[in-house]
Amino acid sequence: MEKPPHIAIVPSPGMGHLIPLVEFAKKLTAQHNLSATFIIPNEGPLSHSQSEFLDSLPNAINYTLLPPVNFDDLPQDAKIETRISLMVTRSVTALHATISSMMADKNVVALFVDLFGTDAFDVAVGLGVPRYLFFPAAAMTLSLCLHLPKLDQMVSCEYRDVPDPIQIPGCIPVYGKDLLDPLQDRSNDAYKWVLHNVKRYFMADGIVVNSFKGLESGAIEALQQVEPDKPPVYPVGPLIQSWSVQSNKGVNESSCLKWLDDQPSGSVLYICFGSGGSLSSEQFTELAMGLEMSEQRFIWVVRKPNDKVADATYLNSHGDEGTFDFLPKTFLERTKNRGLVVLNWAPQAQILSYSSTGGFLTHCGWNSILETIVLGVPMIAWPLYAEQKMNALMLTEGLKVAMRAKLNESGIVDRSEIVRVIKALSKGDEGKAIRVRIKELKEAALSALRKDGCSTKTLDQLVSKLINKI
Ligand code: UPG
Repeated sequence: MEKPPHIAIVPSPGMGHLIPLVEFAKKLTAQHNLSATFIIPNEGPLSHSQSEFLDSLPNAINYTLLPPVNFDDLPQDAKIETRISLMVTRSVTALHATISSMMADKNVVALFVDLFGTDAFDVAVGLGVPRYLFFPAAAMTLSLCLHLPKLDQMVSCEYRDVPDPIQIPGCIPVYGKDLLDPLQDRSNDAYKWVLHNVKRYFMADGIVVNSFKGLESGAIEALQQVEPDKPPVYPVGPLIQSWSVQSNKGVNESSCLKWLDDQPSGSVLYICFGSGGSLSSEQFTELAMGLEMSEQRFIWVVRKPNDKVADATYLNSHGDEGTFDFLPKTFLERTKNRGLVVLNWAPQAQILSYSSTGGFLTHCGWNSILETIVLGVPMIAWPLYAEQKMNALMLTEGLKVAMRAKLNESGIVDRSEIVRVIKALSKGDEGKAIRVRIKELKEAALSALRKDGCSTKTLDQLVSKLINKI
């Protein structure tokens, strides 16, 4: 008798990729009787939030850590895309050993990797296992990635110096300066790694994208146009973090939710820059002062400021240890009647689901955007790194469900702009229009996930392809 189907998943270890891949695996295991193993490349021990998250996986999903890779030879300033790609590349031998021993007692029907993990495809080819890409960001970003090998040929200068906006198939035009961070310096290794990976996307037997037609119809239509050598694209979103797997069930969770219970409906602005976003010291102080001046109720997830890079803690989001020393003096005291400050990590999806939450100031990570859409919360867009500027454009100029916090000439969102944008979202006409539109998108999201919804049907098609290995 044939053994039940099993899938091997190779994520990059950051929470922004782990969370949607786990949600995807949960759908496959709970609704379609598959089982799954996460095989995780890493450069050392996982963070508190990562470990806690992985330890709470349901029975049908296991995980195993590969031996840590050594990065002693990498320059100090190697970018995150280089580190994540190399983590997979340097783990290929260990990955091969892990999957081949898994195949001795499991019917491995597919290997899934995420956006920087395509070197693992070689293992799948060697072992005769079908290979898939799980793309945890927007269909717009995927469309850019599949178009990038052509752009790389067509454009000889830096993309930011191209005078006209760049046309990404099926999407709103985007100026070069707003494209992904690693595309901003073509001589940096990070660009080379992105190009290396996106060229290999064409080796996939299929690409799963965490989006849905009601949100990104143009990009999805373009992605699904049949072209030679282009893998089929499966939009199965929105897959968002479910409450039961919230990673931090400690102090932060209970204090946030208890506090929210006592606030009036729609009155609280939630502020969070994803699993690893940090602000510079100057920007951090401006945000604190702006929040105070706005007299807005808020929950703010804070991290120690970092003057060098915005993605400082991406690969090692902390737990709730540490102190608030870096907040302006007496800020906590001055705002205690209307604000809650949380260190490093909060139960975001739950906070967004509370009726007292009326807005979200977000760094525009794709998971945060999907959670916000499913839970119908209007946004203030404050992109920091990766593809977040593109997402912010989509939210403000395309979908019109967010206001944009604008930078001054020194590249800072100053306190008066913070007050302006908060007041405009909660009280102005634009804020009102945004609230109407986000509710419409919420409906579209819920409809995509219904039994006969487009994302559910697409997932069914994918599963039958996986099970039958076609
Ligand atoms: N989260 C929490 N609590 C926190 C902070 C984050 O639960 O205090 C969760 C949040 O709910 C979400 C995830 O962590 O599920 C964060 O994901 P996302 O909003 O996508 O941000 P990043 O972690 O920054 O995600 C990375 C990239 C981002 C990209 C995304 C998907 O930075 O730009 O869109 O991966 O590829």
